[in-house]
Amino acid sequence: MSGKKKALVTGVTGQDGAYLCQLLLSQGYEVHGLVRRSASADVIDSRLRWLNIVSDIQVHDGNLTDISGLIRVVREVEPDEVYNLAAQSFVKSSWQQPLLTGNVTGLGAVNMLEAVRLEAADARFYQASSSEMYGAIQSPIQNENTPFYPRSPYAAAKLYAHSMTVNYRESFGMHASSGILFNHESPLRGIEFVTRKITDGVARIKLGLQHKIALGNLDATRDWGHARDYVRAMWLMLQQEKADDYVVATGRTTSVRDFCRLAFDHVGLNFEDHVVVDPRFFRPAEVDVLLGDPSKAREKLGWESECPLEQLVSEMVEADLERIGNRTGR
Ligand code: NDP
Ligand code: GDR
Repeated sequence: MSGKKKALVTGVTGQDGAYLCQLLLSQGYEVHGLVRRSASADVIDSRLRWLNIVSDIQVHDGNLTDISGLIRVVREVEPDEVYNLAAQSFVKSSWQQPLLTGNVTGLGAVNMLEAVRLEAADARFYQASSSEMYGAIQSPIQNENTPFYPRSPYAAAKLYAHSMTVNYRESFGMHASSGILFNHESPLRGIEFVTRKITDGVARIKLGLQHKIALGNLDATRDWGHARDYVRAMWLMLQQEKADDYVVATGRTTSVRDFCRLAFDHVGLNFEDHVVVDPRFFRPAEVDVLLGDPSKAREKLGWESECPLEQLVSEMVEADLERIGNRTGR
């Protein structure tokens, strides 16, 4: 017995999983991660390697769609805290793979809730809910009381998982909380998401490797924060005596166009010379605007978003310049 608190994190190879594990390790936790089997080990642990924490995490084979494996892992680990971050998380893909998205992002969360209820009922549970659930927004600023109106198969699946988390709390008295997180980015963001696609493109253009970036809807606006700040909110939620749901956001919204402007400005280029609109990147249904009100998280958790957008953009562009520069020897 180590006497350390034990955390089990699903989605440990993703952006948030990597930063959350780093935070939990710094808090003295024994950290266990659920990882789905892949033929490419180097792809699996690249983010954990970037943060230099690969060897500090105990990895368990498992898939959110396979409840028998989840029950086995929860039984083995006996966690004090469970963070369910795994999902098919790319909104655009969810129209091409609606059933897979429903299985992983929706039912997968319930598999995890069930595994915890059966094997570690006293463990505290975090569900990664999303601002996408607000979709066709019912209020100009969204808080915990704003009605949901999902606009994609991804958002519908997340809303199911969110409702079931509330239901397990109310039905079984589980300490199950949901963080309704607005978009959060970092140098570890997946390349398909718009911010990283832009900062990667800016770095390539600056280094003379390409000339244009093709994007979809430049008018969409998002409330963008830094993933490192947002995983702190997840952890804080599970340190509260009572489980609850919280909006986590910065309270500032910015268009994709203005994000481009900031990223190109950082390297002294004009975005209008390099960004082209390609309808292939439009979505069947768009979420035009998201803007979160983080008052409850501030008052109850003492949480604040610390990294301003300008600093986030600079950090991402610099990381991509370094990554691509190292690869090409420039
Ligand atoms: P990523 O896409 O970076 O990571 C997703 C993770 O889920 C990866 O580790 C992936 O594994 C894993 N995964 C996917 N399918 C399965 C499966 N069937 N079984 C087990 N693991 C699986 O997402 P983020 O880190 O950005 O987001 C974390 C969570 O927060 C997600 O649930 C996302 O939907 C949600 N969210 C994210 C926001 C954001 O702005 N980043 C905002 C609000 C919510 P692999 O590496 O093998 O692909
Ligand atoms: P989102 O993030 O859908 O908000 O989901 P994404 O970065 O994919 O899109 C943000 C906005 O940018 C517009 N856009 C483009 N998007 C992409 N990916 N590629 C483009 O070329 C492009 N051009 C314009 C989109 O139309 C959209 O309006 C993210 C994910 O992390 C989810 O898992 C999470 O739940 C939500 O954030 C909150």
